[in-house]
Amino acid sequence: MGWHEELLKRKLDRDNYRKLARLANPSLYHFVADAIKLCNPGSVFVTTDADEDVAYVRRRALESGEEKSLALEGHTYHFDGYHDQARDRANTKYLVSASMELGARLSAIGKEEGLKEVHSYLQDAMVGREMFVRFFCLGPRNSPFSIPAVQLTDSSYVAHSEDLLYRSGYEEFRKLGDSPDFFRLLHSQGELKDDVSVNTDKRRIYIDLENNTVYSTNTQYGGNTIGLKKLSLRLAIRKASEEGWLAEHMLVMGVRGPGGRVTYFTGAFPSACGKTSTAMVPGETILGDDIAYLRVIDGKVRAVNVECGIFGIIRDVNAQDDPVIWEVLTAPAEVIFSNVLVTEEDIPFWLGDGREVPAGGINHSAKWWPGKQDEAGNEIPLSHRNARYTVWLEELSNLDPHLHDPLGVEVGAIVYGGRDSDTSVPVEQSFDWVHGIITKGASLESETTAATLGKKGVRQFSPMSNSDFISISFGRYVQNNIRFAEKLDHKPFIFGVNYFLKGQDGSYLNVMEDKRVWLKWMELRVHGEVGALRTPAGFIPRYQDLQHLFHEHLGKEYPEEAYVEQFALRLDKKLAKMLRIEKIYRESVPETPAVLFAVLQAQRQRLEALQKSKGDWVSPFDFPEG
Ligand code: SPV
Ligand code: MN
Repeated sequence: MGWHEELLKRKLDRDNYRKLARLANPSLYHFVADAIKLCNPGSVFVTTDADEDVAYVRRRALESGEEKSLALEGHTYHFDGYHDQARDRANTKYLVSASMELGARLSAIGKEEGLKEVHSYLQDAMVGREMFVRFFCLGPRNSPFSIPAVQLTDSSYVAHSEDLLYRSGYEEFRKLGDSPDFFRLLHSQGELKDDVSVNTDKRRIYIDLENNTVYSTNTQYGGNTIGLKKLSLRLAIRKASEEGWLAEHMLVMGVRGPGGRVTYFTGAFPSACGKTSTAMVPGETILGDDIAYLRVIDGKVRAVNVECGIFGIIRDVNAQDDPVIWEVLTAPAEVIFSNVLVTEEDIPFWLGDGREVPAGGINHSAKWWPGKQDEAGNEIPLSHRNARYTVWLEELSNLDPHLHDPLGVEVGAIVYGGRDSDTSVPVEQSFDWVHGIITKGASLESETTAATLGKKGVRQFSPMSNSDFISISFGRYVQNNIRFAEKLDHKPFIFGVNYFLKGQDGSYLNVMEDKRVWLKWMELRVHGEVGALRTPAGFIPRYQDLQHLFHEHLGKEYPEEAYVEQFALRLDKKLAKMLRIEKIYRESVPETPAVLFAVLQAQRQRLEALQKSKGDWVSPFDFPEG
């Protein structure tokens, strides 16, 4: 027996040692033993798929004080520190060795230096604490999509959240045998005061791509700590690149067409840009709202949800706009609320919930009252803009029956959407796969939101809405996307959507529910059942079709002036955007495929020619049926 096993035997009690030993996986023993040696926990709890193990984690979350009970049964709440409310881009880095070339757009640190630093923060970080060892399966179990992953954390809140968000995978590890092919995630909250991480200056999320391992410390916010989420997505993108499939920041949903037909869509939107609310659109069915794996199986693109729960933004969830999730959040169920306001009666409130603002309570800033300011003099809202809820998808009445299907669903359409106040039309279809990947996915820009730390509303390049998670060179990533379905007979249709277009007076041109119409139009396009107008940048809807769809699905009039303002081509803006994108790829994206420049330049020339004849603004009625 090597020192790893000896240490495990010494540190784990009999029951927990047995649970680990049953997996008979030397790489797993090494990972767990190394982490125990480094973090030095007081005890270790190994979680199998058994209900009683999971129940123990849930109980510990309450006993440790990381979660507290709310009035409704099954509801708990958790706070992250005041300065720990979103993903920390600046301190999330890839550990690179001399042989790796990631390109300038990825944030990296030398492996030796980075490991030394993060190890120094993790050293003895769990003294007197319990380490949870949890096994999960990314994607459905027993599936070509499955990836086993092990999480070590001293946070029962993290371990509990993962239980709601991922399929447990102890049995998947049993099947894995002694293979080292699994993801490894190590997290410690670091030093705590009043239950929150205090050393946020030492917050680090370091990703070792060569060993499929992520280290995260001095943070609690889910996006930095729930290892199966964005930390594993970064590992999965690299694995996918090596194996010829795609790991994407995408929702998966079923959209109903005439006669009860269901067409499956995946959709990539940057954080806080309508991805969850699209997946939840009333009348359709949800498979997932955040991360999808896509593979070609039998000549068709198929997708699965990597997760089985939602870590959703709670802001603006109200009875009117999000009836399905509202129902779950206001009835007894297992729900974790994070960074909301909690009143003395243990009722949670959040921004935009449609209820009267309570007189006070506690939130991520401790005791709160309306008008309270932080030390910088900024007013503290009643809940953080990135406050979240965590639930099982199974709680939702609109869950799609194929969530756990090992082969996933066949993808009919892929939608790319960003937060764009002045350039793109609300919905547009690309000419073909390559045109769509390049002009919709790879050209995506979005204005920043509360989902990451830092300034909001700044336009950023975000290819496939995945830029925060791309772990290979951006050029190779785009190339992988192009190649993925290029040669298939049945390629998904590719669309761009923009829910955030504003008019001359600065107000939004669409309301939230309008996206239902865009989805219905796209579904009909996939089946060739509705016409379109051909612009130099893609196909856009005809007025009469939208008028009909608005009436049929929303019971609303759709005035011609609204259509013209929404679907006019804003050529000056569009051309400026294309130049920005070309410049980014030319100057800072090594390995960009030549076809990207060819497609962008051809489109730019078509738009410039149009601008010469018609000026900066072209009405949709000027375009021919195509
Ligand atoms: C996102 O920010 O894209 C999320 C939440 O889905 S997080 O877990 O922070 O990534
Ligand atoms: Mn996300």
